[in-house]
Amino acid sequence: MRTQVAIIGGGPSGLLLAQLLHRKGIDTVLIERKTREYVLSRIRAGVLETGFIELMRLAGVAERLDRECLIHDGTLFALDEEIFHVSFTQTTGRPVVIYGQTELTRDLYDAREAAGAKIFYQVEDAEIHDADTQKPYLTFTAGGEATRIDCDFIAGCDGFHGISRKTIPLDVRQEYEKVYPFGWLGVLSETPPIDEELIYSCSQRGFALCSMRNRQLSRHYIQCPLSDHPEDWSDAAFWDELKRRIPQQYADRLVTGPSIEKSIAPLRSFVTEPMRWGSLFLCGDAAHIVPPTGAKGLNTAASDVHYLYHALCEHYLEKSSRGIEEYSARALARIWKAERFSWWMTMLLHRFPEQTEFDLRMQRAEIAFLRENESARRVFAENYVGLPY
Ligand code: RFL
Ligand code: PHB
Repeated sequence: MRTQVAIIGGGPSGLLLAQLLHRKGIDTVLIERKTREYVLSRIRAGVLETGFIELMRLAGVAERLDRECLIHDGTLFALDEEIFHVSFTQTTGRPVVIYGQTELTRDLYDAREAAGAKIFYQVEDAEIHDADTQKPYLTFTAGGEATRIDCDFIAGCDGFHGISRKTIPLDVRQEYEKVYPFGWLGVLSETPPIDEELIYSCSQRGFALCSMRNRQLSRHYIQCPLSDHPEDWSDAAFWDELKRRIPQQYADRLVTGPSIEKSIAPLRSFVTEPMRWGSLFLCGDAAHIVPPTGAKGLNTAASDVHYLYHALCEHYLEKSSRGIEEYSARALARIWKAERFSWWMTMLLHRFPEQTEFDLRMQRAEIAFLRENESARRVFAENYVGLPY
């Protein structure tokens, strides 16, 4: 089998890239290790930058998103019993959009399947060959059959545990990593959100976040030790701890209910350089990870897709290799800024094991500065709504 762009990974990065290229008449084949149902069962991101929405519109898949999403003009910060609002729109003119990763992935799968896309599910033993040449190819097994795809380019959209990044030789690849000494215990529940907007809470007992997917579906998180397991946390224990980490007036009006999903995610900052090796491009979590505190994971994947989509269009439609040559540098320039913001927000709001009284005072002073200073709020808002592509 032959295609122009072979895409590894049927998460949001791979699907969005495939759909955008399809609209420009560029042929793709996508392979995914799991089933579509499995990919859709993973509960992940919920906050989208407007740049992501523009890409979804360009891909022709924003109809349901535009209809069902929630628009947030700002967010709330709590420091123990104090709470304050930071507006995004007042300083940047842009809001953020609430629409779950599950829903947008479903929209992308529906669009790809309606277009008769070539997607192989449940592939095994995928391998990348000759990525440093102009004749790369993929081999894998699907439905018990060994398959080979020859192509011009390979997009490695296969997440942090995929094969693409590891295909780049160690003497070419440089990795940067910071692992945080705690995780986030997340609970999804069919309950109304506590407020119109998100609440990021820094409390003596650790970080908490009140988020949502829609007006009937809430997503809450609490910082927890990495040694904890979701089974250790009954629903009652989770709600109890969450209430102790948010201001009393909000705890009093929290509507609790049975969890429909409960999981613990470790927190990590990670970047690999370069993001291109010959004909292989890394995209999304395959190249970088952020801690979820700044809601940047999915949004950085989208900016990679933007640069790679334009690079491939320039190659096929304008016969220019400039976008391809510059892909890695362009993508990384934005990634590092999102890494900085996510790291900053993580350091600002969590409790750390070795934290001294001095460190705690630094956190409190920085949060107070954010509350009081318009320039600080503007810097926060510009980063949160997303830096320009
Ligand atoms: P994904 O979504 O991981 O998709 C990669 C896909 O590649 C497949 N795959 C392979 N397919 C074929 N052959 C192979 N050898 C393969 N190896 C892997 C996988 O099955 C998978 O379907 O990466 P993508 O598309 O780059 O999208 C990135 C986003 O998913 C990610 O950045 C965010 O979800 C990160 N993230 C969050 N981001 C936020 O902005 N807010 C959040 O609240 C948030 N929560 C999360 C998260 C990531 C999590 N992970 C990865 C553990 C919570 C969790 C638990
Ligand atoms: C979420 O709704 O899952 C979410 C929102 C904001 C974050 C992280 C996760 O910073």
